[in-house]
Amino acid sequence: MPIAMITGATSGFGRAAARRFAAEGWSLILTGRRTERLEALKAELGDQVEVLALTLDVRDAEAVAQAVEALPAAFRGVTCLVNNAGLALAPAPAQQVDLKDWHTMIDTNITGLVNVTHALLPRLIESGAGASIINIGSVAGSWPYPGSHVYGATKAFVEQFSYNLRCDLQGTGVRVTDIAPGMSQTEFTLVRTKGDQAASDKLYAGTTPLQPEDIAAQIVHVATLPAHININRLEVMPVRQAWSPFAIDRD
Ligand code: NDP
Ligand code: 8X3
Repeated sequence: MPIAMITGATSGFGRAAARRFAAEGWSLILTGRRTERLEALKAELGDQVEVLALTLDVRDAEAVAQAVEALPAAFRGVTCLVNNAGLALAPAPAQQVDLKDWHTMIDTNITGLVNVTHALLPRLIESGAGASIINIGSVAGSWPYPGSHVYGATKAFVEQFSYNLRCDLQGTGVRVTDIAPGMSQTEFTLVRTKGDQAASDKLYAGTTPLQPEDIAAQIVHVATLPAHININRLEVMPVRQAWSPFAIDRD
């Protein structure tokens, strides 16, 4: 049975992807910091497929390496890594935000993603043809907007790291894809606004954002393509989201 390791499986895209992979019969390694949510998901999916729940902060390189090293035999042959754990903070303009929030985004979205990738690469290469790394980037990695500052820059890193990984993995059979979603209704905005439920509800009100299941479907689609196909980047927006004209400062 193929095995997927998903970071950030306690919410949003990660949790929806876990459910979708389980429906396809994949064994799952579910990770995140909130143990009770991981256990609840394991209880939900554990009758369907083999599930290992690992409480893990992706920012902790040593803990990540140890957890991967200690994977039980049944879960060692990971075939798909979904690097999904991530967050945005500090939606205010760059000149007004707390430096700590920038560091948290860099530590999670960049350092955390490379920690997990580095630990899993030997396993994925052992799995060979058909294995994949699916990195969750964002439209914010390609398109600037106010308040995106470090968040968008971390996602630009995810895009370029994905392409560069492909070069180095040439010949191993391991595929790499950057999936770049647009506006999606998850806990993302609640986290970004540090718990402001009203702000989160307002952002998604009166429009039709993507749902976690929409991106989960793309993740599983990419992971289950024939082994000779690599989608390099998949940018997905809701129909009701598009770009704006340039902002011009006038006297
Ligand atoms: P959610 O807030 O719903 O989920 C984020 C997940 O990341 C949670 O499971 C959380 O788990 C996990 N996570 C955060 N920090 C850490 C950490 N240090 N260690 C381990 N896990 C962590 O948001 P989304 O599902 O929307 O976000 C998933 C990814 O999608 C992120 O990378 C985000 O940047 C990206 N994205 C989101 C978009 C959106 O509009 N929603 C659009 C484009 C991209 P826990 O707190 O339990 O650790
Ligand atoms: C999150 C999507 O549009 O809020 O990555 O930047 S957006």
